Amino acid sequence: MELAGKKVLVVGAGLSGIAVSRFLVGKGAAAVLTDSKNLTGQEAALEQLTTAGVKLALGGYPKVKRGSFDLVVMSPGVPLTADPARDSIINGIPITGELELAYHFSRAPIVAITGTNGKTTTTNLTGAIFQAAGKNTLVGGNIGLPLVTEIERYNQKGVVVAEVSSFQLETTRAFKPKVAMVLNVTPDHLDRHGNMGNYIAAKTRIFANQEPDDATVLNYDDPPTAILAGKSRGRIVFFSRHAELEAGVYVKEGNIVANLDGKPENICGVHELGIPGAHNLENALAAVAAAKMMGIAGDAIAGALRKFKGVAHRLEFVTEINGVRYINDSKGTNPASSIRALEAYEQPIVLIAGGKNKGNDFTEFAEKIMERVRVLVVLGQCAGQIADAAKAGGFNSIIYAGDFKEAVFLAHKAARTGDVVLLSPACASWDMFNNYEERGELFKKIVLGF
Ligand code: UMA
Repeated sequence: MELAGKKVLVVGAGLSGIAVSRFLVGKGAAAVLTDSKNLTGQEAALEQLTTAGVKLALGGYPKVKRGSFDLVVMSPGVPLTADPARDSIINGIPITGELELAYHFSRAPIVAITGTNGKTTTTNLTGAIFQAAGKNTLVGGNIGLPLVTEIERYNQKGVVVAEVSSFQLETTRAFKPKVAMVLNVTPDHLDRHGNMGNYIAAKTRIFANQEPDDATVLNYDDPPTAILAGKSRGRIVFFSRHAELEAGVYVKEGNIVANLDGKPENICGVHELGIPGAHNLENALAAVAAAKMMGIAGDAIAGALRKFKGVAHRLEFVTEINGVRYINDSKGTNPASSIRALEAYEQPIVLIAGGKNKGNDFTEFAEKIMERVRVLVVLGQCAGQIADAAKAGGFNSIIYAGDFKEAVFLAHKAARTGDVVLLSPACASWDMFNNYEERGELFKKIVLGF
């Protein structure tokens, strides 16, 4: 991909857009970074960009006409219905994204991980396995580190472990990871993709260009994911926590077994995993499958599985106060993810939920609330929607909070010794915060101040 001398418009001045603009300038392109907002308060960072040679067009997009740009790079959070994308299509200007761009400059093989839930944990765990095996490993992508920032520092002997989202996959063309993983598919981001068909179609782009010497790792236990096997030309590697597979990665007599070449190998005991819950067992099985496909030895895999203790904002233990455990699951940004969080605890739960709904239905979430939750604290744009779903099922122990601080305070007040106070909103944070990390950090700060 030749970028020198090209006029490139980068849409969205967030993490992705800023990294892309710097990368483009480094390659000799003329980069214009645009954003629908003025980005007041970020003057210092913006000035650094200008100094680096990036042109800014903030508070609205420049008109994209034939000849005005050679390439348009969309940030993942900007829908392809936005004016610059629409006008590029009309004028025949190619559109791409950061993931595709990074792919063109990667010399290292890529292990790409998608799925509605578990991506971040699995990406970190897979990265930890490669690191334990002594490989020069880049862990990045949707996880928060745009790949273009670092990708050129890794050669054929290294490995790139990338969390990839449906938003990022939408703008891929040639992207072809050595190992592609789909962990599960449940409704999410339907406000952006329109329907499940489009959402799944975006996800399947992860293996769209794979060939038989690449591997597609799929969850055998999740029917919408398992069925994707018929769509990939890569070698299918299933993982399962329920079925003893003829080939794949599975659980037998309490042990994780990898059987990819007819020789079953015991990796380690399920009880030895450093991360709790059935969903984390699935994440571990997927990571084992990827590591085996990349030729990593069983003992290095086992060592990393025992050592890995999980990631921030995902069922993260914050503290215990008067016998009440406080758990930060701010990464629970859709109902399926928060259902998994509710299933992870035996104790009564005081749940803090609500935020910006991404087009999801809360009926199943409400059923799980009835099973596991003692008190529900709702907040944010869809507080009423969650409360209504819970009430429809006959659950009435609901407290409405005016803002986030109040929600945490009310949950703290409502908790009794032996309870778990769980922040797992089942919604995006975007109505109150820039991202789920900010929400989780504030939760921890408030709780640690009690
Ligand atoms: N913006 C516009 N027009 C729009 C929408 C947004 O100009 O129509 C501007 C905003 O004003 C803002 C910028 O775009 O200044 C934000 O861009 P972005 O939303 O793409 O966010 P980034 O900061 O660039 O972060 C993105 C990913 N964000 C999204 O996909 C929403 C990050 O994933 C990712 O870590 C980062 O790139 C680096 O790769 C976050 C995420 O929430 C974690 N991902 C979703 C998820 O996991 O569910 C997909």
